[in-house]
Amino acid sequence: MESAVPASVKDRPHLLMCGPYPAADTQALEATYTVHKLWEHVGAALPPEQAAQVRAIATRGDLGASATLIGQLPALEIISCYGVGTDAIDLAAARARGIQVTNTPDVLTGDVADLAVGLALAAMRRIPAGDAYVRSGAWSKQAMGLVTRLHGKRVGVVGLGRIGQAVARRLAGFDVELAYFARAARPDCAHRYFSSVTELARWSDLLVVTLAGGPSTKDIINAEVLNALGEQGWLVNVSRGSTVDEPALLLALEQGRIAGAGLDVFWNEPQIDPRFLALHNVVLQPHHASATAETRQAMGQLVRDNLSAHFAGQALLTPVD
Ligand code: 8YV
Repeated sequence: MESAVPASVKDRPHLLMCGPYPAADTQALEATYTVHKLWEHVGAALPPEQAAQVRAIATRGDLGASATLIGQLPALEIISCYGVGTDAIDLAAARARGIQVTNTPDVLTGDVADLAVGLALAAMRRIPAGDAYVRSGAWSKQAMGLVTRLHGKRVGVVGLGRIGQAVARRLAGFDVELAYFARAARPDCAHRYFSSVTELARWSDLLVVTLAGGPSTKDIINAEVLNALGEQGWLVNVSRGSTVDEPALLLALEQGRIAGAGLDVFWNEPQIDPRFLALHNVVLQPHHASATAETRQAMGQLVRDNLSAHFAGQALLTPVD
């Protein structure tokens, strides 16, 4: 449903983008809305006369929308997020003003689950190190050292939402033994349930974190959990950097208290802690789990479809509670 919104330039609703989208998505928004780009303004602050006109925000999962920003936009009606995670959006501030919030669930589930499996294999089988080994010519002098297998291992999924379930479905094909942590056991899930992340980590050879970010999951993977995972244990995080106590993780990796990690998310993206770069037991990704051309196109479309539905007075496709 591309654009149920008035075409006349004068009538176009004003929309604030918090950060860049792919060019095609920006162009599609510019065809329908009067677009303001927050990052192009000094101090990332919109002049008050422009701010007063803004009725919609198009943001990203990593950028969100703070209470301060929301407070600067008196005519704001909707925040449409290009991403499933809404932890960076001040939902309470939006709710207090009756501002609608939408996100992009489902369309990115498969990609994020794919990357979780990819990171597990890349870290345990040391695929990037093997690639570097071949390219450097080292192979002609000596065979590369042995690595760790994935199949047959015990895998603990931390958070069994849409993405966690997709990870579990994929890993079932690797003949692993699966268990999970969630707020409550899921009657529809046959895998073993742990009510304690630490106990799940103690049981697991590989822990895959797929939780939503936010205060309730902050630092849930802490030093105790990492110690329970142990020297032979691996960690994959495709959720939010905030779910892991990063200083504790860095120490555990540096001291070999866990075997290694595959990480797509960090505390301070994109300026991540340089200590990660010196580690040989991690595989690092630039918060790229949903970043396939196919999925990003679907995410951009869903952002626009939610905005169009709102301005046409129709039900939102993917509202956030
Ligand atoms: C995106 C994300 O990388 O869905 C999320 O919550 O973090 C990711 O899919 C992000 O929204 C794009 O900037």
